[in-house]
Amino acid sequence: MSNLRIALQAKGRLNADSTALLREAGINVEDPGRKFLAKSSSFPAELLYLRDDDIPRAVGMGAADLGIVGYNEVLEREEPVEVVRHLGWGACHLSLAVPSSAQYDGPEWFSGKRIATSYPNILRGFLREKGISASVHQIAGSVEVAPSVGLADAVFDIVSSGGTLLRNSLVEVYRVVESEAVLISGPSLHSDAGKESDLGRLLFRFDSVMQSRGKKYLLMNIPDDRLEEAIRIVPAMRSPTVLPLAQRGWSSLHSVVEEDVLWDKVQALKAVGAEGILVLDVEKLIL
Ligand code: PRT
Ligand code: ZN
Repeated sequence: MSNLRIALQAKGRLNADSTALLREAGINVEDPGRKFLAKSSSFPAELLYLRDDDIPRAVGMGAADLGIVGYNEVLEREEPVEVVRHLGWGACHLSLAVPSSAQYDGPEWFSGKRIATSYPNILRGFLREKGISASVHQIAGSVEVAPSVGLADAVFDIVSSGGTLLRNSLVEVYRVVESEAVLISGPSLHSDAGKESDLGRLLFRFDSVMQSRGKKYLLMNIPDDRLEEAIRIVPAMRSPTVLPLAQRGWSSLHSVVEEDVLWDKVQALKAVGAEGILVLDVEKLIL
C-alpha cells in the first residue's frame, strides 16, 4: 500500500506550525535536514517539502495527496483541490491599500489605477465582481514599496499586524479575503481506498490536537458545601469530575476550561472557597 504524501512549506512562516501539528498527531519524521522528501517512521506518510506557492499545484496534479498551505495560495492558484480543514493559525488577510495621502472615497477610487500585487488572480476576480476597471501589476516581492517608487498607485497584499503598511505610508481600505492555514486534498486521494482510510485516521488525530488547543485542565480542592457553586463556574464538557478527598467534607473537582477565560474562572473559584488549584495543559482532546 502506498504512503499518504503530505506537502508542507520547507521554510517560512507556516513551516514550524505545520511540523508541530504533524508531530502532535504522531507523524514523526527524523530530522529531515535538507531532504526534499522524508518518510515518517510512525505513520504511513511521507512529507514533501516545497515552497508554499508550489503546494496547491503539487496537490492538484497528484504529486502530493495532501497539503498544508495558506488559503490565500489555494485561492490564487485555482487548482483542483479541496479544503479539508481550516487549521486555526497563519491568520492574515489580503487587502487593498492606498497611500495615506490619497483621497480614498470607496472602491470606485481604483478605477483607472495601477495596483501592484503577488495575487493577480484573486485581485482580477475582485475587480470583475465589483465592475472596476484597473490595471493589475504582478510583482513577486516587496509589493508594499511599489507606490513610493512610482510603480503603482495602490497595492493588494497580505496584511497581518498592519505594521508593513504603516511603515510604507499605506492605509488598508478594503479587506478582500480572510486567510489562515488549511489542509487541502487533491484528486489522487479518491482513487486509492487505502489512502482515503489513512486520511480518516489522520483527520481524527488532527481534530483531537486542534480541539485541545486553547484548553486548560483545572483541578482543585473544594468544601462539599460549595461544590454546586463551583460546578456552575466550571461546567466542563459533560459534567465535571468530583472525587472525595481523604479529609471528610472536602472534594477534588476536575474540569476543562478555555484559556481565555481561565483567570476569571480561577478568581471566581477562589471566591467560592476553592484551594490548591492546579492548571495543566491539555495535549489531546478526543470528543
Ligand atoms: O519561500 P516560500 O515561497 O515558501 O514562502 P513565502 O515567503 O512566499 O511565504 P511566507 O513564509 O512569508 O508566508 C507563508 C504564508 O503565511 C502566506 O502565504 C500566508 O498564508 C501566511 N501569512 C500570515 C503571511 C503573513 N501572515 C504575513 N504577514 N504571509 C506573509 N506575510 C507578509 C506580507 O507579505 C507582508 O509583507 O508580512 C507582511 C505583512 O505583515 P504585517 O504584520 O506587517 O502586516
Ligand atoms: Zn511563496
